[in-house]
Amino acid sequence: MQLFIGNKNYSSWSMRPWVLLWHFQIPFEEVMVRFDGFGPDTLFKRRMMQIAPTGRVPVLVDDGLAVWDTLAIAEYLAERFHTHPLWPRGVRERARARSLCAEMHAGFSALRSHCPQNIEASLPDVGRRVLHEQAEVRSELQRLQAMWSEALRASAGPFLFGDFGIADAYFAPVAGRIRTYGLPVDDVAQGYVERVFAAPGVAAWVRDALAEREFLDFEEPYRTVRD
Ligand SMILES: N[C@@H](CCC(=O)N[C@@H](CS)C(=O)NCC(=O)O)C(=O)O
Repeated sequence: MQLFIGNKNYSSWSMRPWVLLWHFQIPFEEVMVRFDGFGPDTLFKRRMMQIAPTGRVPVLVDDGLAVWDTLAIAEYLAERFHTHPLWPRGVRERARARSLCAEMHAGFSALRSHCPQNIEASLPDVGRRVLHEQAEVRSELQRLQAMWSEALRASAGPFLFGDFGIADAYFAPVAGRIRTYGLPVDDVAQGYVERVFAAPGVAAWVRDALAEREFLDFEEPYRTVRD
């Protein structure tokens, strides 16, 4: 099984299935397709268009079958490796976990666009400015905290539905943004962010992201050089 991903420092969508596979120790080969832009003539786009019709990462290839889009990959892994509890075991909890992932998948666009993933950067001044200027980012941050605290209360933690699973992998890049941009969250959310970062798959991704040492201008709206 191969997982096509982008640069670990910048690619939030790639991070989700990768940390999931790593967490559950499902063997896979990582194929990193370096970002050199997303235009039709970039090496990235030309390579990824040969793998799947969206030309995006992540893509999982299993025995000739290409599965693209994070949610489809997560569902495929949950079915293919059904002895692992990727989703919660209870029907109701699973429905809630899917609702949270779907909300993340289709939403939080202000947070995503104003605070793009940049694991190695520390941009608390940008975070303060964004929060001050962008009401939508403030309300998305409120929604995140409400969603996390409700799920953690219902499951009693330590992760959203008890043990680490797809929902936590889904929010791992968000936890990263909270850290990069120093976004203020309540104690429950802060504790959750720290537990997510300590989870083995997430810690391994962050370690690799820090080792990349690449600076991609088109992924850096707030910096001109690495600090
Ligand atoms: N909905 C897709 C989004 C994937 C996505 O946008 N990936 C980014 C990298 S993090 C990408 O490949 N961008 C290339 C492009 O926009 O052309 C998913 O969940 O996999």
